[in-house]
Amino acid sequence: MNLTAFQALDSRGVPTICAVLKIKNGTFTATVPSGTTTGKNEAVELRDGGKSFNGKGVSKAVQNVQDIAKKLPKDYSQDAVDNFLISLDATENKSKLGANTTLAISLVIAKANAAENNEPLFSYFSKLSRQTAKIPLPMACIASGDKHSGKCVSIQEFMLLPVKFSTFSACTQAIAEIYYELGKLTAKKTKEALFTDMEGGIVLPFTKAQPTLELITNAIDRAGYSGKVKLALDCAASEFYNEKTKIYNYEGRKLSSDKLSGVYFDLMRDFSIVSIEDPFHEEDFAAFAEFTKKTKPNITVVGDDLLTTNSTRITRAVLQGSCNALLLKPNQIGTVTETLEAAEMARNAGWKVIASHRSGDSEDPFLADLATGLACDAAKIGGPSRGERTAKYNRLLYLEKFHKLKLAKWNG
Ligand code: 2PG
Ligand code: MG
Repeated sequence: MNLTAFQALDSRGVPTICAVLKIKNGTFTATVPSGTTTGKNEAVELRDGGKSFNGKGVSKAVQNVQDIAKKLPKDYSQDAVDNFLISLDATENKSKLGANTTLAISLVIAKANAAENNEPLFSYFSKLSRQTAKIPLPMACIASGDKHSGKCVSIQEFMLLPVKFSTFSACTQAIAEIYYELGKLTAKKTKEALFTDMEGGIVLPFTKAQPTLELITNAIDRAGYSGKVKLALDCAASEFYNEKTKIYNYEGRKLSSDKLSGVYFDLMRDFSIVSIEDPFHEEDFAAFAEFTKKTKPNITVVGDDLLTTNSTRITRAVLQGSCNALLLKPNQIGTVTETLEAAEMARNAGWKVIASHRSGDSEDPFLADLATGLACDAAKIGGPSRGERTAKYNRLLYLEKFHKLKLAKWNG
């Protein structure tokens, strides 16, 4: 198989792996995304260490792809390749080969197989998952805090969720127009230049969630979308949890999980929030369960660092009732097949499935096809700026227009 790889850069300027596969139908590439606030139960990303690129080089992963290329089974079907990778690695968390190595191969195989079948990538994923393709609602990061913006709002992502539209293009228009309004309002508040955060939102001049949400709500109103565009949060609470003291350091306050829950209830009372991701730290299945019970059916509670797209952790969360939506990130687990399995488990439990980019992403829009083929309820694809984010919007706009696909509906 004519499979190789090279070290590319992600949207943070950090090396990532791009696999390149040549077949008679053409040459295909797949670039692996990477997180900044990674859950500790995610599959391992293989990095070189040492001095160059601050230890973040991926030349070992590139070499792995080249070595594996010689051994891949002659049957290039998705499950044959993925099962081969899983057994070759033979660890719980892809620590031998690296999940970046395995996902690069798995994704490029998906693209090549789709082309061999003469079908678009979304339709290949749709057949594999036995779902009727539909366009996911965009969950659009419009402002952020913590490690995604360098500001000290504890909550990591403030997102727009356009729930009252029937097309993806109308959702995109609403997000873009709110983004312009938010830019104007922010410029009135600060003399600093406007900065874009890692995921295409705006860095706001606040250190607290309350004024941040007020300004975003104001922008929604001014753009004429109140009632039509709701709010979603990614608290990424592991980032402000102190494992030693078992206390959350939230906006400078020391809080127990109970008190933190109270903070969220205040925010839900004051703003039109419909979805909250990772409200507690990644091992607190019980606090998640309590919160999910109390907020049912109004709030979608999303597990990201809690679940890490990992079937063992999803099973545990289903049994405990810890959440009611899965954040689906292929690089947390390392193959397309395992990503599909995770989505199916969540769906069987009656949960929503929300596909997600990473803060370190690339112009590769595969996530748009994956989310569409798997009929995800929504997809976190960032704000309407930065090429690696607009690549996903533009691919979804294309799919809507030229494949006549319907937009998902947000129930709840
Ligand atoms: C998240 C992601 C994507 P990161 O926490 O959901 O928004 O961030 O890629 O840094 O883990
Ligand atoms: Mg998250």
